[in-house]
Amino acid sequence: MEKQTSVKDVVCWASPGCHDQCRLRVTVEDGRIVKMVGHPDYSKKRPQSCGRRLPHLTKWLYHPDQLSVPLKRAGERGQNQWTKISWEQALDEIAEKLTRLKKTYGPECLAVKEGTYRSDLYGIRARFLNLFGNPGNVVGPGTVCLTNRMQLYYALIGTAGLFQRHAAARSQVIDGCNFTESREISQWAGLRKRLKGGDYKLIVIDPRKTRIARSADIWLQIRPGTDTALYMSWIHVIIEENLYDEAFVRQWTHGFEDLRKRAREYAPEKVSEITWIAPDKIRESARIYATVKPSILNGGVASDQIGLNSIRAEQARVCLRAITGNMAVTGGEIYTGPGPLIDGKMGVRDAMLQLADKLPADQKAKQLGADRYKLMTWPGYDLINPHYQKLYGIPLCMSGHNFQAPEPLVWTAILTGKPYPVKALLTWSSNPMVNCADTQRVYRALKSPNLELHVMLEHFMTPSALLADYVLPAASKLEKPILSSFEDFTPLFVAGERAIQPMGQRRPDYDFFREMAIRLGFGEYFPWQTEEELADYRLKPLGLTFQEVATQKHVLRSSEPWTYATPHPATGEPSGFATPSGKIELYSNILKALGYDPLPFYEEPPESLTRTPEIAEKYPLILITGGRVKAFFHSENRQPGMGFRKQHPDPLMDIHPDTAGNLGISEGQWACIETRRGVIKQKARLTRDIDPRVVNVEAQWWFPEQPAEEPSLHGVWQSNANVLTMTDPESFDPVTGGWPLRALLCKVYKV
Ligand SMILES: Nc1nc2c(c(=O)[nH]1)N[C@H]1C(S)=C(S)[C@@H](COP(=O)(O)OP(=O)(O)OC[C@H]3O[C@@H](n4cnc5c(=O)[nH]c(N)nc54)[C@H](O)[C@@H]3O)O[C@H]1N2
Ligand SMILES: Nc1nc2c(c(=O)[nH]1)N[C@H]1C(S)=C(S)[C@@H](COP(=O)(O)OP(=O)(O)OC[C@H]3O[C@@H](n4cnc5c(=O)[nH]c(N)nc54)[C@H](O)[C@@H]3O)O[C@H]1N2
Ligand SMILES: [Mo]
Repeated sequence: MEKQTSVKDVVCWASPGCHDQCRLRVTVEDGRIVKMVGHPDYSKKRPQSCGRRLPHLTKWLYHPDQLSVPLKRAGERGQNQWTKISWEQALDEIAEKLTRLKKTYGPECLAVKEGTYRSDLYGIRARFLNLFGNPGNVVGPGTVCLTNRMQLYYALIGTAGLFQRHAAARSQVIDGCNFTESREISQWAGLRKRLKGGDYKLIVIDPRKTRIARSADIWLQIRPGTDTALYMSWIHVIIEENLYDEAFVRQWTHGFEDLRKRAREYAPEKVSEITWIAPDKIRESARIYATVKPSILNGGVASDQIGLNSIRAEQARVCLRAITGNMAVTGGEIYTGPGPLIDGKMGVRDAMLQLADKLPADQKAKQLGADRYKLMTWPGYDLINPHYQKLYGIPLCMSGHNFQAPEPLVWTAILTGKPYPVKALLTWSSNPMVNCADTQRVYRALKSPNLELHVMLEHFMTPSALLADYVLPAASKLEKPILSSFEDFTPLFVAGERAIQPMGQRRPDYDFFREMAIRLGFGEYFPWQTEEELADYRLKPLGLTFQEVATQKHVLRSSEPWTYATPHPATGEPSGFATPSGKIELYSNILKALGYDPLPFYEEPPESLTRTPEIAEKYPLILITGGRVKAFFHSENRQPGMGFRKQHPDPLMDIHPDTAGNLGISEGQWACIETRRGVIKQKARLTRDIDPRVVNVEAQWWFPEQPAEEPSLHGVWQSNANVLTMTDPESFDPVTGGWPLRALLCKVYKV
C-alpha cells in the first residue's frame, strides 16, 4: 500500500511556550511525524537554533510515558493508583462535583492554576470563568514572569504591544536575561552579527558572566535584586547631565519634574554600595544608553522575581525609555495599539472572547488578593480599562497573565479557608509542585482534604499530577491548531496548522472547557466545535480563514504600527497614550489612585545582608534560582531517553571556586543548598563567572526515573529550587503580589 504523506505548516512544538513561535514545516506519513524543518520562507530570517527539532521532537511526542487515557484516582493522593475511565465519565463526574461545590461554597471556591504561555486559549479560559461566576481566581507565573510588566505598561503607557526593529538599533542593554539559553534564543544570531559589524554597543547586567556578558562592551556584575537602584542612578545621571530628549519629554511625558526630584536620591556613589557596581561604570553605562541611540532596553525575568517592589525595576525601565526618546524612534521601543489593523478592521482579540461583562460586579471584590495587591487584579483593571477602551475601542485583556491573583494565596485559601474556602482546583499546562514557591506549602495544599476536587490536564504524570484526583490526557501542540494573539500583548496573530490528530484518547484543552460549559449550562457561549472553527471566527472580521493564514502567512500584522503619533481613525489627531494624562506617565496616576507610590524607587530585597543581618549570619550566601538551560523548557523534557537529559543529565549549582574551596566542595560534587525553608542538593559547577558571594541553582528539577509514589513523587524533593523559596506575604511586591524566587539567603555545604 502506498504511504499517505502530507506537509503541514506548524508553530514550533515547544511554542508558544518558548515565546519564539518559530515557523516550521513537518512531514506526516500515515499519521506519524517523520520530518521537521524550518519553514523555507522563514528559517533564513530567524533560524531556529534551539535544537528542539527532530529527533528530539519524535522522542518527546512518541515517548512511552505520554498520557493517553483519562485517569481517576483509586488510592490516596500520591499513591499512584489509578482507574482508567472514559472521557464521558470523567467530564460528567467533574461537572457534577463542580456544580455541588459551587452551590455550597459559591463560584469563588474554584481556582485555576496555569503555566506559562503554552496555548492560545486564555480568552476561552476567561470566558469559562466569567460565565461560571468566578471572580478571577486564576494563578500562574505571570505575576513573576514578564507579564506583570504588561499590566504596568497598560497603566503607564496605555498599551503593551511592542514594536522593535533590532536591525535599526545601535545599542542594547540586556538585563537579567540570558537568551543564548532561554528567552528569544532566535535573537542571538542577529545580535552576534550586529556586534561583529562594530558600531554597536552592548551592556549586560547580570551577576553571572554569561555568554552574552562575555560579548558585551560593558558587563555590570550586579548584586542580585538591586536592578532598580541601578536604573534610578542611570535616570539621575541622564537628567543631571542633560542627556534626555527634552522635546519628547515635554510633549509626551507626564511627571518629569517629580521623577527628577526622586532620582536625585540615587547618586552613583551611593548606588554603588547597594549594587556592588563602581560609580564610574554606572555613569559610563548610563551615558551609552542615553546617547548611542536607538537603543533597546531588554529586561529578562530576573527583576520580576525578587518579591518586594519587584515591579519598580520595570517602572524605572519605562521611565528610561521615555526620557531618552527611545520610545519615539524606529530601532528603539515603540509601543503600538492592538491589532492587526487591516483596512481599518481588527480580528477577534483575546479580550473580545473573555466576556468580562458577564461577571456579576459584586463577585469582583472576592478575587483573591484584590484587597491588597491591586494592579493585576480587578481594582487595577477597572481603572485602566476605560482609558484603553476609549482609545482602542475594545476592552483591556483580562484573559492573559497580566490579570492574576497572587499564586500563594490559593494555597492559603485551601489550607486555612481564608478569606473563604477554595475547594476545587483546575491545573492545566502547569506543574505547581515544581514551579511554585515553597514546595512544602504547595504539597500541603494539594494533599489537603479541604481541596475536594483537583483536575489536571497533562501530557505526563508529573509530581503535581500524582496528587490530583483526575488526570486527563491533553493533546500537544502538534495535535491541535494554534491561532495566537499572545494574550493581546502583541498587535499580531500567529497561526499554525494541526500536524496530526490527537493520539490515543488525548484531547485539546479547548474540549475540556467546552464540554464543561455544556454540562454546567452555558454551552451556547461555546458554539465552536473545534479550535479551527474558533480560529475562523476570530479571523472572519479580517476577511480571512484560518487555513489561509496558517499556510500562507503565519503572522498577520498591520502594514503600519499604530502608535501614539498615528492619527486616530475617529479624530484624525495623534492617538497619544491611553492613560489618564494621555501621555507616558513617569508619575503614575493609576498607581497613585490604587494607593501606591506613583514614582519608581528602590527597596532592599526581603531577605538580604543589610535588611536581615540576623538571617545572613546563618545563611551568608545570596541565592539566585533559574538561569535557564537550553535543553529544558521549565520542568519539561526531563524524561530519560528524550535526548535532552543526555545533554544535561544533572542539576547544576554555579559557585565561585574560592567559595567552594572554603567549603571543601570540588567540581562535580553534590552539595547541599539550604534556606530557612528547606534543603536540596545539586552538583557543584565551579566557575569564576559568578560573584563569590552568590550561588545560582537551576530551577524546576524532578526525576521521572525515580519512583512515582510517595515519598519520592519522582524525586521532587531532591533538587527542586522551590523547596528553598518563600511565600510570606510580607515578602511580596505590594503592587502585583509577585513573590521572591531570587536574591534570597542560603548556605551551602558538602553532602
Ligand atoms: N530553554 C528554555 N528557554 C526558555 C525557558 C525555559 O525554561 N527553557 N523559559 C521561558 C520563560 S517562561 C522565561 S520567563 C524566560 C526567562 O529567560 P531569562 O530572562 O533569560 O531567565 P533566566 O535564564 O532564569 O535568568 C536570566 C539571568 O538572570 C540572571 N540574574 C539572576 N538574578 C538577577 C538579578 O537580580 N539581577 C540581574 N540583572 N540578573 C539576575 C541570571 O544569572 C541569569 O543569567 O525564558 C523562556 N525561555
Ligand atoms: N525557583 C524558580 N521558580 C520558577 C522560576 C524560576 O526562575 N525560579 N521561573 C518561573 C517562571 S518564569 C515560569 S514561566 C514558571 C513556569 O512554570 P510552568 O509554566 O507551570 O512550567 P512547567 O513546570 O514546565 O509545567 C508545565 C506543564 O504543562 C504541561 N503542558 C505543556 N503543554 C501543555 C498543553 O498544551 N496543555 C496542557 N494541558 N499541558 C501542557 C507540561 O507537560 C508540564 O508538565 O516557573 C516559575 N518558577
Ligand atoms: Mo516565565
